[in-house]
Amino acid sequence: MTTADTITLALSKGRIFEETLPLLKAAGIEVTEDPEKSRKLILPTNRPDVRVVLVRATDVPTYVEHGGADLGVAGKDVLLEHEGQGLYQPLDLNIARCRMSVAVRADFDYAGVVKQGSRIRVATKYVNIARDHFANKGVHVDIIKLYGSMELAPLTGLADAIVDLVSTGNTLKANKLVEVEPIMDISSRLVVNQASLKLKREPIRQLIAAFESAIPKN
Ligand code: PRT
Ligand code: MG
Repeated sequence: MTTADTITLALSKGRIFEETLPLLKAAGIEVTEDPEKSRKLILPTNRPDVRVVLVRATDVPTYVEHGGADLGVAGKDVLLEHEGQGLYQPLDLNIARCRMSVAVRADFDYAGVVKQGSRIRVATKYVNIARDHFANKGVHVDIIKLYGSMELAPLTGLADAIVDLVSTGNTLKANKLVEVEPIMDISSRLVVNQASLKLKREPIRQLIAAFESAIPKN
């Protein structure tokens, strides 16, 4: 937990930062520096007691769990892959929305292979989500862990399928892949450190209430 008189919020640059700004605004908080223009990793706000720290999207749960930040915003995908525990998740913020899906090359007969009960090689960054999904379907898979550019795996023969996030579908289309199975809808959640919740109860309660009032509707 950060010092008693400061609230530290962990965000990742890009869509999560951008889409969290309106929620912060509803809480009367304005970030006074642009992360795209500054190299700073700690951003001040108009409130002397609130600051934002910029971390990798996958590091947000770690920062909050271990008290490097009191609160954070992280995708459901990131939270499901995060191995830790003890994070309080009071709100689905309905931001940074997309879906987790299975995709294959257009010439790969996914339904046929599943029906036959053959083994499928699946490349993904989302190992837990992929393993659970195929286990629930009773499909045998070899999971190949990647850290990025999943679309390349079916094109090079590394894998038969990928499990990845899809939003517009443009990335799949540009790589001649087709979405064959949605796994789950994804949005970002507010996560809170357990100790902060007790020790900074009032400011955190106010922040949660303000965020809740500003959650975008579908
Ligand atoms: O990019 P970096 O490696 O730094 O980190 P990151 O990818 O973890 O962060 P970021 O900011 O890209 O994503 C943060 C969170 O935004 C994710 O954890 C998701 O919960 C959410 N989100 C929403 C997305 C997307 N939409 C999304 N479209 N995250 C990633 N994508 C990628 C997707 O992986 C694919 O490569 O965008 C591509 C597909 O987009 P379309 O529009 O072409 O379908
Ligand atoms: Mg990204």
